[in-house]
Amino acid sequence: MSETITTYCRMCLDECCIDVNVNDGKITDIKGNKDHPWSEGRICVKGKAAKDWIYSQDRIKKPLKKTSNGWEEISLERAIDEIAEKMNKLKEKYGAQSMSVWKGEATGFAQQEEYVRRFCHAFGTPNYFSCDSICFSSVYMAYCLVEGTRPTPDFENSKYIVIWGINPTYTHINMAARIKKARENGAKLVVIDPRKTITASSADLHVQIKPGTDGALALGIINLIIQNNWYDKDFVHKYTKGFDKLKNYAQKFTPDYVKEETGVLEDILYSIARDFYLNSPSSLNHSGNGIEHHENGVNNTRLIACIGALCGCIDKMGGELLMRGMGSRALTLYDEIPLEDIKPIGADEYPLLYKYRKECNSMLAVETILSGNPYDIKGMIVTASNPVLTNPNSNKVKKALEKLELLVVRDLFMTQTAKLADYILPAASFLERSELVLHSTIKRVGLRKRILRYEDCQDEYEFLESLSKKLGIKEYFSWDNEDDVNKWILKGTTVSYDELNESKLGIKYGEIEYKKYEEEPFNTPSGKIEFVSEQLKDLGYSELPEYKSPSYNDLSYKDYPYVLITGARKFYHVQSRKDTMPDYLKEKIVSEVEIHPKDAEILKLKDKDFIRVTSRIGSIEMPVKIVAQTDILPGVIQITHGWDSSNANLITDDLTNDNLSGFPNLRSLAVNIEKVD
Ligand SMILES: Nc1nc2c(c(=O)[nH]1)N[C@H]1C(S)=C(S)[C@@H](COP(=O)(O)OP(=O)(O)OC[C@H]3O[C@@H](n4cnc5c(=O)[nH]c(N)nc54)[C@H](O)[C@@H]3O)O[C@H]1N2
Ligand SMILES: Nc1nc2c(c(=O)[nH]1)N[C@H]1C(S)=C(S)[C@@H](COP(=O)(O)OP(=O)(O)OC[C@H]3O[C@@H](n4cnc5c(=O)[nH]c(N)nc54)[C@H](O)[C@@H]3O)O[C@H]1N2
Ligand code: SF4
Ligand SMILES: [Mo]
Repeated sequence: MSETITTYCRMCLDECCIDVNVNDGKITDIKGNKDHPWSEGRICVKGKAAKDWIYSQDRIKKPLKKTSNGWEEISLERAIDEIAEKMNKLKEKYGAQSMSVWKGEATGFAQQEEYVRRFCHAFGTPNYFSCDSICFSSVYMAYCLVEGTRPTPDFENSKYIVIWGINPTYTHINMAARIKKARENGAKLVVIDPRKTITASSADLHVQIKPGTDGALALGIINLIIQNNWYDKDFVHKYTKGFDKLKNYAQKFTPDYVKEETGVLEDILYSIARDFYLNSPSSLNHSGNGIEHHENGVNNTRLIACIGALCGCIDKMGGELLMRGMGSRALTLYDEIPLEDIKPIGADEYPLLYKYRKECNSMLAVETILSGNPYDIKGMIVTASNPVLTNPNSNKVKKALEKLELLVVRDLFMTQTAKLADYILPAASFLERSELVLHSTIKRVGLRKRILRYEDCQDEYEFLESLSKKLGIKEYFSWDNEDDVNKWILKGTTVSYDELNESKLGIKYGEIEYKKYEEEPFNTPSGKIEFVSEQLKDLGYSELPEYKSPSYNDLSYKDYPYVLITGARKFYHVQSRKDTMPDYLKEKIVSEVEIHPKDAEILKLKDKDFIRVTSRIGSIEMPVKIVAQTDILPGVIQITHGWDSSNANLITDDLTNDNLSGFPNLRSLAVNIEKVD
């Protein structure tokens, strides 16, 4: 029997709508669905390759237990029994907080994340860790501080789009398509990036900024906007707080100062400030990982947020929209079982990360496991993550995970992290589970369909439900299956589960509403947009989004004269999911250091020669790729992370962090380079 099932890809976070052809229970082809308004038929090589990825011979399909004779296959029931018994023992001996869960990027956010958060609180531990300690939370916090939530850029209706440290052509193909449409309608695109990415090379303006200095550029723009009276006085007067303080602070960021700090010339600075104003309120800013992974990431993002607010681009067509959610029910148990008195790891050090994201800091997870301070963490379940390759300071991460009394890893493959586990549980892929899929930009909800089933490969819900049964906390996982959870989540929304289940392309749950601030306050303590933040002041931070020059400029780093960016994405794989891709994609994924021709000349390097890159944390050796003159700034090098053989995170620093979010510096790292003979 042959059928086509419409569902959503989750090889990356873009969740394109796909048509999956199934022949006698086997997937034969995956195509983009042309009718879905989110992805309009778009599908990338990774989505197409999902079929081969799922049927990979290397996939783990049976639970494995580490024994003195190596890995032993055991039954699922026995594995869950033993894990539950060990967890209960840890609880008895060290307290429930000694157990933790670490959730990664691959299962996504929303529902899968909430299962895990629910489980932690049901068990009695506040220690939920995730890849969000180094992704998204920082930009989210920054926007929460300024305007109460992170806005959604209204790309399609925009006239002036400034994107900072993001490369959507590779990383968010549906965003790239929306930007393209806007440009067809006359919008201008500015890309701010130290590297000439594929997105930058087609932009109207590429601003090649020095890594980590975006805050200084934003302040230069703010200064010009204010000095030239290019801001929306009425909006600023009615809806914002702290304008005078921001104005005074920004005065120092003259074009000369900005040029010195960022490398951006005065006429470029001037043209961005002027054109942003001239096109307002249909102008917008949007930023990606390139802004987050620095010691000053939160304040730099706050400053970018201030530009849109000054020009009154908030919640207006073509600007930065503050979207209302679907009103669905949350699976978390924060009200029922708060646990804040147990000191979630990192909540003292990064109170706002915990306030806004209920996220325990993953760098401090590693620190706590090793030090036993403020208490012991002895057990961890890692799901959909490979922190040995993706968290900074890999040797330390490895050492910490090895120290645990219980490490359970749920994955589809034998990853570098799985190798350290006591138990590996085979996980269901995105085509083997059912869940709600939100495309909040277009206010649409869809249903991911369960298409395949491998007996022992549990989805997140099945796993946590079966574990909770053995742990005596089954009452918190009382739904029969994920379909029932989906129904529960939707209750109280305008979307009926039955309708959703029958619809092929999901359901629109609302219309975009503009200028909601005219009727309701911003979701900040003052109810206004906050250029300065009293809650930060109360917590002992500066109230202003102050700019801090990157530490690679400090004298103490004089022996590390180059600046390393890590993690710029490639098209053919996601994060550390590289060795598990089918061979025809693996071939295209090479590990290399991008380097400017001038720097290559100084070191007498040819393409593919090996260099040693050394930071304060350690060294790695890998081949160079000499890029074109304009592709990267001289003195800056780039290594994409996720390779086992030359793992960039062996040299990234887990404890040089943004003081507000705890995010590590992954993109303005002082390093030295030498030729390897
Ligand atoms: N140096 C440096 N490090 C970085 C970054 C950087 O820019 N520079 N970027 C950071 C960012 S933004 C992120 S988000 C993190 C991501 O870091 P991680 O969360 O570690 O993400 P992945 O490396 O993609 O690992 C995901 C794992 O989940 C498995 N998997 C796939 N599908 C499923 C599933 O359905 N269920 C389960 N249980 N497992 C599944 C995959 O096989 C893979 O092993 O990395 C960060 N690390
Ligand atoms: N193909 C593919 N798609 C992905 C992923 C993947 O691994 N592969 N990962 C997914 C995930 S989890 C995430 S979080 C997103 C990330 O999506 P993006 O944010 O687009 O990711 P990157 O390519 O890491 O970073 C964008 C740019 O930031 C620039 N940059 C570095 N430092 C600075 C700086 O100081 N200032 C400025 N202005 N720019 C800087 C880099 O040169 C890079 O070109 O992508 C998602 N989509
Ligand atoms: S961009 Fe590619 S990998 Fe990401 S969801 Fe779409 S098809 Fe899948
Ligand atoms: Mo990410």
